Amino acid sequence: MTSILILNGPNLNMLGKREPDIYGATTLPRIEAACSAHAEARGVLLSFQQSNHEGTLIDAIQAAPENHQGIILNAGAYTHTSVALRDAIASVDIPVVELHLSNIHARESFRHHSMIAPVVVGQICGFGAAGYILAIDAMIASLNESMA
Ligand code: CA2
Repeated sequence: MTSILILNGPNLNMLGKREPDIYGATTLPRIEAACSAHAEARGVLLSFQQSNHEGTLIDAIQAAPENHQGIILNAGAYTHTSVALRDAIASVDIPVVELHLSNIHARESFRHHSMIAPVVVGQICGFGAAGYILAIDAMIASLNESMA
């Protein structure tokens, strides 16, 4: 069965605890539960990982192809800064969907640039927690397309 890793970066463990006006009131465990229900209906397996550490995220990306066919990545603030994360994504031969809760293009200018955008299949942003569900469907569509 197709398996997808949902990887969340720095501070996303704080969802629902601070800044609900920007990131919503839902917690990460609740988002993960909604993703699991959706994945079951779509017939795919999900794994979840969150880390505040750049190197741990890189380790997870490098290891993902052993067990997963795709990665959904909310890299948090590392999106805007990390050449290392970009290099890790470019080094794996499975698709990565970039995801953000907020519309990074409508926020501060330092969030407009994504270091990882050139090496991902596509970017979903601005739809809040629903973006995780959209990203699962986008990943399934992308995997189906590549097999057609
Ligand atoms: O919109 C997104 O999903 C972001 O990836 C979230 C990052 C931000 O640096 C990116 O520019 C866009 C920040 C995640 C912080 O999450 C928090 C959640 C609740 C309370 C505090 C931080």
